Amino acid sequence: MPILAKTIVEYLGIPENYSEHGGSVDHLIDLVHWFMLALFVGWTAFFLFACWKFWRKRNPKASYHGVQNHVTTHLEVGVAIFEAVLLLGFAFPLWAERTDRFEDIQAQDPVRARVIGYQFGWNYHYPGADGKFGRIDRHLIQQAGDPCIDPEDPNGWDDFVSPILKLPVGEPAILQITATDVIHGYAIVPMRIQQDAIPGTDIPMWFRPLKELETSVVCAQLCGEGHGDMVGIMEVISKGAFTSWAKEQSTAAYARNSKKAAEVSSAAGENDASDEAVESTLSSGEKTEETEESAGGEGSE
Ligand SMILES: [Cu+2]
Repeated sequence: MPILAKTIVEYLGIPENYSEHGGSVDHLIDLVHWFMLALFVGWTAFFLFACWKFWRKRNPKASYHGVQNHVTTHLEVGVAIFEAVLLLGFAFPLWAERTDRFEDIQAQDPVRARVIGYQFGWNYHYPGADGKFGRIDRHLIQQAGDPCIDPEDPNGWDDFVSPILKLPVGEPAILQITATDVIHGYAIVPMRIQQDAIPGTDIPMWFRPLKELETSVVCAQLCGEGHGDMVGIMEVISKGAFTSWAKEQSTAAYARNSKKAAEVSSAAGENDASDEAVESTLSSGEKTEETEESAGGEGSE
């Protein structure tokens, strides 16, 4: 069966598997396709047999008795049993394994990234050196594909955004899939994973790449006129190379964002100071209390 399995998956043109769980996905694809092939051959043979057997020249007069045996019933029951075996014996256990292991994977300190789909591309938001994602506020969106990190949350200062997905080989990864405009479908075929990217939600999925490679990431959901060009890059690299890349990106992001935050807060400080100056000017008049109540706005009268 494994030899046959290989030929079917290869015959379908599915790229080689590079992930830990991908073998069982291929096995299921293989089983389903052999079953469909058997059904195709079986039903086609039955159809041709029926055409020949009930040809009008052979049966000028209709039979009022119909089929006298139960062969077709037995065949139908056989197909139903086989389908039940496929579902209960293969598909459900595979799905259960994917979901049951999620907690275990979370405990293994996986690499995390948020995947943001947009018309027409993918962005990756890494949590940076502290391992914590900054607060996400989707109202802060500036442009399509924006990860919407709240600049006021210090946890987000070392977060960095990359247009390429980089992951270390052999380490589990959890990707949280989302989108900023319409529904996309995030798919990495050599990793045998796919997940709809839905605006407003972060949906996690996990896998473990087993070999280094550079491959493409595609959109599996017709999402607009540029859908076909929505191809991204994924690089699975050595752990050392990944760590130094992530560190470099995170350090640069922290320097940039903390500086920006400092500028914003000092600008706010200046504003406060000028507000105070205005207030003190006004309070030298008669309306001291009212003006203080509406500090920051215009005078109440
Ligand atoms: Cu898309």
